[in-house]
Amino acid sequence: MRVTDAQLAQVWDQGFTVVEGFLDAKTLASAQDALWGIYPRPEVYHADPSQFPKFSRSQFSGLTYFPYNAPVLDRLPVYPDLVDAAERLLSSRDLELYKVELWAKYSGAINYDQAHHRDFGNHTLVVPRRDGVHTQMTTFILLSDVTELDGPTKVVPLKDGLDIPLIPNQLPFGEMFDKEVSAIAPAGSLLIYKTDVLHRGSDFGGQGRSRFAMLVDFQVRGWPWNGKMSWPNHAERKGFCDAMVAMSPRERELFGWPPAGSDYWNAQTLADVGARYPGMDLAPYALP
Ligand SMILES: O=C(O)CCC(=O)C(=O)O
Repeated sequence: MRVTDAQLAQVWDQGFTVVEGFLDAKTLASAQDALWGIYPRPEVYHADPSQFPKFSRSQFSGLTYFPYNAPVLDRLPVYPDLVDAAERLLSSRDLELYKVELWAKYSGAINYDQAHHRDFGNHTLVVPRRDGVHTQMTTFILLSDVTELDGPTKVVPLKDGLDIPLIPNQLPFGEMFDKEVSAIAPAGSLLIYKTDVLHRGSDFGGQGRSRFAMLVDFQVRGWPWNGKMSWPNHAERKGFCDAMVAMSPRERELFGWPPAGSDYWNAQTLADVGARYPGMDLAPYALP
């Protein structure tokens, strides 16, 4: 579903928006199916959590980085309405996808409650510009229903956090809890927020529950002090080649791939990139 202009305006005005029904039903259903190639189904996990001690090690041990060896999950970061929303929010086509993570949480594995913080701590070497220049757009694509009992992200509307200095970027636990709003929405919804917005993860409110989301972050290219993942560092992981082969030149570009027309492309690079990525249609990059 196309994110509306009003929803994007909300990201600027209140720091976040929740877009219900964002993913089409078919993509959502196949993405949910593909999760079980990576994570235990909730009923399997809850039948015997001791089989899955990994999820109790830290709040973050359910994180899995791109790629996923599952075409539907590998294509979610470049879901056309998501890229469209990023282009419109950030007023640029010269974008980079600077983070893709899947995150599974299971109730009882660990306490997922966090203090309010802003995400810029590990998204930039410096601090966000509060006038919006080079804003980083961070998102959660919800792959399971998130009710108040399912550990929703809690977000403080921008107006309530404006007077709170950027540093320290984590508040004492409990501070601003009276101002927070729960990002509650059905599976397939999208949460968009900015890295200068106070928010936190919260714990589950009941047993036998779980939450699955894909986190996809975009920024305008050109400020090397901003970022999180270096895609060449992931390029040798299983599935990366297939994920790139399945993408269009524009989609690859979001990962930093040289665009058609770049002076990187010549007869040698075309031949050798073809050898590294068998099956990729390199015709768009061929010299005129
Ligand atoms: O999982 C969530 O809902 C938010 C987590 C979060 O804000 C973080 O880990 O930085």
